[in-house]
Amino acid sequence: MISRIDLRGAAFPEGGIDRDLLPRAELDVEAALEKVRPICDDVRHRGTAALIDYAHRFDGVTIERVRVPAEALESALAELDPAVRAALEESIRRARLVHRDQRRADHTTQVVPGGTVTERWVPVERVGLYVPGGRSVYPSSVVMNVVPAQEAGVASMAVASPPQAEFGGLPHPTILAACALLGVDEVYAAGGAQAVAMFAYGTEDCRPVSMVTGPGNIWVAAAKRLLKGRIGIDAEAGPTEIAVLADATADPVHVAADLISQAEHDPLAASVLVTDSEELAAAVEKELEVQVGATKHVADRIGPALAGRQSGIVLVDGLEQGLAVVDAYAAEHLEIQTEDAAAVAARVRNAGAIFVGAYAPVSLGDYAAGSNHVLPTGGCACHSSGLSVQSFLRGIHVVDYTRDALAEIADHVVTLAEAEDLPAHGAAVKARFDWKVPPSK
Ligand code: HSO
Ligand code: ZN
Repeated sequence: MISRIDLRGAAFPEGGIDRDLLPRAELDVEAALEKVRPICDDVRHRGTAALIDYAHRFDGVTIERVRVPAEALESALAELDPAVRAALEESIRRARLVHRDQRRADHTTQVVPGGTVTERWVPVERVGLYVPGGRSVYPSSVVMNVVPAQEAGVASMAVASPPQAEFGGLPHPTILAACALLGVDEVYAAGGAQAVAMFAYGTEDCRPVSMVTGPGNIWVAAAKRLLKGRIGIDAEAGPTEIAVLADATADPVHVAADLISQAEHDPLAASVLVTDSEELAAAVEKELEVQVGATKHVADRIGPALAGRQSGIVLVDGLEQGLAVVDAYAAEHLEIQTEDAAAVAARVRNAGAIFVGAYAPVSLGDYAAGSNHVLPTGGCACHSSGLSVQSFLRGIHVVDYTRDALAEIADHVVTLAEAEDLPAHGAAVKARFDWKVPPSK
């Protein structure tokens, strides 16, 4: 069901191991770009009418308007199962605790007497948050997008989620209820590339935004890539990934359950176990057979995800090699199930989020740890972070120098301007002093 990759005895070079040795799905976002370009152009030119046409073509639903009316949000919340409401409220509470602590205070550095640089953190004014629909209906993703944006102080935000034929062309009612719970009243029944284009270009209904965040399918990823620059985006989100670094002390029942849990998202989801224990590998293989038999989405997702080339059990010689492998892999989610897990976790350099020990499964982070679940996939964790308050802030440097402070540095500025053959740069400084400060040459 799951393949083995035996790296025992392999050379582990100083600069890290070759990523191509490791399992990973290939998502050809580049190829999707040409398909989404005309869709985005069409939305740019025809606005809401184009969105209504795409709802018909891609979502199989006839809608008359894209903006979700306030009454639909209210009734979705009124009809929400009380247990789901309580769970969402607790998830929101915990996410707020963590994200509130991420707020950054402005900081002023006194560079010289009379010369300061202040870094002022300013939220993006308006953002568009994408919440997938279809196979995946994730109200938890509403929480994970909205809470950091709210805690960052974003003044205006809109949510888009695909229209569902089953619900009269509205997004899924639990998505609507989650928006209502969070106080988001601007919601659109739009999915895929066309939703990203709606946010980027604006339509009759929707004012354009400065930034679009949130996971989505390949079309959403391609549209984000295409429109990046006009809008800011978070890290591109591909199929979900879990890597587990485990030794002989790990419980194979937990490890197998966690590998299956993320395989449940998508046939392209990746479940990777990295271990130095042949016994654990064998026990996990056995457990996978047992547990997969008792779970729900086997044929369409879990089976193909575990059997796919993106998943596997990687055997290594020991903990050091295990760490080299997980760093090279840079998983979206990394669990550490080893002896002294916290110390091992502290040594990891690349991961979207790290889950420490036996009682921090990825599912906890998906819903209610307080951490964010919109995380970099596809190896992007080696250069990007998950969604946070920081994602929605810009740090603006405010430069404030007195005449004396400028005079003191003027001659170095002029020297550097001359070295770059940009005399007008130097002249802008000289002009302020009638050039009493001696030039460098
Ligand atoms: N594991 C997914 C998030 C999610 N899981 C939503 C359940 N619902 C990507 O981090
Ligand atoms: Zn998940």
